[in-house]
Amino acid sequence: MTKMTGGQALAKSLYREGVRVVFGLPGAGQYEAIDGIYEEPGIRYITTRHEQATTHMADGYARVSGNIAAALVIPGAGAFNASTGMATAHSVSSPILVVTGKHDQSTGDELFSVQQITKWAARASSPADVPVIIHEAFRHLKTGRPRPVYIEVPHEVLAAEEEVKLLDSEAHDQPVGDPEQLAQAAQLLSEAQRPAIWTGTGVQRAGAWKTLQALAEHLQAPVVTGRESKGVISDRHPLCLGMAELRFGPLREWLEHRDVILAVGTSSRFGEGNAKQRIIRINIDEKELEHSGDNCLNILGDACPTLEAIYRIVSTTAPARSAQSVEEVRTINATRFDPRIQLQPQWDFMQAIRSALPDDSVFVQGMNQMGYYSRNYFPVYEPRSYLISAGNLGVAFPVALGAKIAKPEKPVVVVSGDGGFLYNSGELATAVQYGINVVVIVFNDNAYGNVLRAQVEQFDGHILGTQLYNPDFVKLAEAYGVRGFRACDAGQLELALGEALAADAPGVIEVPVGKMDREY
Ligand SMILES: Cc1ncc(C[n+]2csc(CCOP(=O)(O)OP(=O)(O)O)c2C)c(N)n1
Ligand SMILES: [Mg+2]
Repeated sequence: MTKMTGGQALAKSLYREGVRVVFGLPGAGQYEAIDGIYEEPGIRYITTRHEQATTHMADGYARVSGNIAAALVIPGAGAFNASTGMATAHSVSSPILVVTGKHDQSTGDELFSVQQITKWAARASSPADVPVIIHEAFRHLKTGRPRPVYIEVPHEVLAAEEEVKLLDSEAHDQPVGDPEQLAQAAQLLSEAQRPAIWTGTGVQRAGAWKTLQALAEHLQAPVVTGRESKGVISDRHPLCLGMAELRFGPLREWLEHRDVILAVGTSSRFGEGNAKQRIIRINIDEKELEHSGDNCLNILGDACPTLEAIYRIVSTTAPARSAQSVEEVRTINATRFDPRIQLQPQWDFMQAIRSALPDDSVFVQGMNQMGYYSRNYFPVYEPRSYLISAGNLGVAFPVALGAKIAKPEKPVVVVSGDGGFLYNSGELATAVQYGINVVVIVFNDNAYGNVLRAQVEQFDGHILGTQLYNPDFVKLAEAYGVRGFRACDAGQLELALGEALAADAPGVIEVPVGKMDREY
């Protein structure tokens, strides 16, 4: 036991639990915590220009690396500002730790109300309590469905000094499905005539892509992905059918004719209740398995050990199948991705971005027309390299900054709109200050284009609140000391992106665009 302040106990506990980066915006009531981090050389502290970015950055960091970073913000407004990042991380099952003080409006034992966007929240009551609370926080972060965890350490706790026993981090086993159900699943899959695999975010979070691919190949089961699970199987793999876009008729019909679908780590309920299909659902979250149809075999377990167990049985009891499904996959993909029938200029822009990026690059999708388009038409070749915005405009740039901090060796690119980028464009200063070399492509239509299109198409052209006045994005970048580019067509975009990546510095590429049609 050593005598220390609550602030020191916090920094030392975070380090012991594996935290190497804290994203923060300092302020009153937290000086002792910041000072604890100052004394802890193993933790990098990154200041943002708005608390929103602290949680988005921790989220991006976790999604590409599987590691946990912390966000440290002041209570009250700081925590409210950080809550968008918590909500986003909650939607995409991303584990982040948010630390704040005691919220001004909380009375007695009540915590600032974060239940909807966290899996666990607690308050430390003394310096000696800090390691215990942080240790428990990490148990929640590392077991079950990953989601944000929220801790309050009041100022009097951070400032007080007492004997503190620090704790070591612990390894946790993840649950494997019930053995009888695993055997049943293996049998269903081995006997299936037309199997398919439907993957969700759980495959990314559990790091289960290798086994998934081995199982798909053994069974010759084609694979569809969700939005956030793009890349768990390469879009070049002969069994990959891309994102499960059910509005694309041939893919939906093909899926409807599968006799067995293995649905892993997904909240999709496709096929549920369809008596002609058996659905095997693997999920770590009990709630996702509730209320399912009679045709479902629900297995509660982590995607990684559960798929491994199923693969072990299947590969030892049933022979590997021949490449019987590859032709079907090729036919569906050839129709879907036929260059002659694609929307323009979206297709050419997307191709340009893909050509300029090395395979292992991280692509962060904004809530803009090109971002939506990328879900179907940006091919992804590696796991954990395509990150979505989970419906929240403005999150793409700070999520990308966090991703780049976790994986500095990988190119990281953001596809944003003009509307979305201005939410957090102030973080260009953070990018320059810390050398976070993210490249942002801003497709600029001077509009909240998605919404404007709906006003034109569905509301008789009643345009209101969707036309935007914008800064000159090239000059905006330059004002921060960031290189700005303007690319007016796909060829120029490919060149500019290549140049921006080669510079290994933050970059902004503005692409002026007009009205765009939407397919899905
Ligand atoms: C936090 C939040 N606010 C509002 C929206 C609604 N919304 C979705 S897309 C969009 C327009 C985005 O504009 P821009 O980034 O310029 O992309 P564009 O649609 O023009 O391609 C809006 C306002 C949202 N998804 N999230
Ligand atoms: Mg726009």
